[in-house]
Amino acid sequence: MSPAPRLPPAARAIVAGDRRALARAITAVENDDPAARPIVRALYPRTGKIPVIGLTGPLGVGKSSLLSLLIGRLRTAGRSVGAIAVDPSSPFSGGSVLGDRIRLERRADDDGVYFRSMASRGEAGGIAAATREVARLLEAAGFDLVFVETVGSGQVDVAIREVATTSVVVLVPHLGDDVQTLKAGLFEIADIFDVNKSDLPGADRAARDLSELASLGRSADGWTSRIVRTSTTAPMGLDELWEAIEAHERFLDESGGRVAGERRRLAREIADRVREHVGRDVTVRLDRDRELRSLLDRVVARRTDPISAADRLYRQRYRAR
Ligand SMILES: Nc1nc2c(ncn2[C@@H]2O[C@H](COP(=O)(O)OP(=O)(O)O)[C@@H](O)[C@H]2O)c(=O)[nH]1
Ligand SMILES: [Mg+2]
Repeated sequence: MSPAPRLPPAARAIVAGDRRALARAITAVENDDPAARPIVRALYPRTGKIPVIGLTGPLGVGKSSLLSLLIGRLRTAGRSVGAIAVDPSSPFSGGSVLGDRIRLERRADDDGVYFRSMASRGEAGGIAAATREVARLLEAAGFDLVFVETVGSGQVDVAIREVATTSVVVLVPHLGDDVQTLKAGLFEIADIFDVNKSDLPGADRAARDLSELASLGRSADGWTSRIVRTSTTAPMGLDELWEAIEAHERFLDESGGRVAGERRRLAREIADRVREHVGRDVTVRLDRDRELRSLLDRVVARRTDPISAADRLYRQRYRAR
């Protein structure tokens, strides 16, 4: 990295490896605290280069167990790893996030691993934005790669694509029969399908069904979803899973997909933020601005409808003049 153009002290501390400064900044991001802004902004130019690997899929399929084993292997190979567990459902009380915490706490004395769980802060877009910022903080702090585990709820599963460079959808064998009815969304987001718990019966069948479906699936970017089988209890398949992740990361570099994906994610991120601003602004104006209040009055009185009112408001106030 080129010489730092005067980073704020908190940002400098993060870059220097101060884990407490990192933790404080992450908390500020999580709370949408304005204090996070100068830090996040100053560090932004140093980010966007490392793999961000998403692990998503239903609750209990073994995502945290896989994460724990993958982290162990990466540490053995000398790579530093940040991990974020995103709990969409229950702020601060998510049992599984707590479980993750305990499982990974064992590495608390290892400076090459940083684990953090994050509670939901409202809508999926908000989670994606906060997760992205935390991933950037981890990158600025020097971690070689970042994992993001979602606890498993449709919306967040889809939001993983707004965060991860490689998305792994984890399933288990006995979903085999239901595979046809899997949410189409999963096929859109999966760069890799992992049939975990392959020590249980039905893994071959599930993997076969998945590859059939995957071959029909997306190919717009030239990548066909890979299917791997793992077991964290056996254990088996961990090498194959990691190789598939690396293969996808290589593909991103060779195909230009890394830049295109980053561009797509950043466009979404900017649009999300503008939407947030405009939404807040409109809410305030509908309350304070005389003209807009009377527009709202007309909607309430059924003299016009919300769609027309929104169109009109948007056209008048926000569209390029
Ligand atoms: N049989 C079997 N059980 C597993 C395997 N991986 C995880 N489990 C168990 O599945 C349960 C849920 O695992 P966890 O990693 O918390 O799942 P997550 O909710 O997806 O993070 C735990 O009891 C694990 O011990 C596996 O490969 N085979
Ligand atoms: Mg978990």
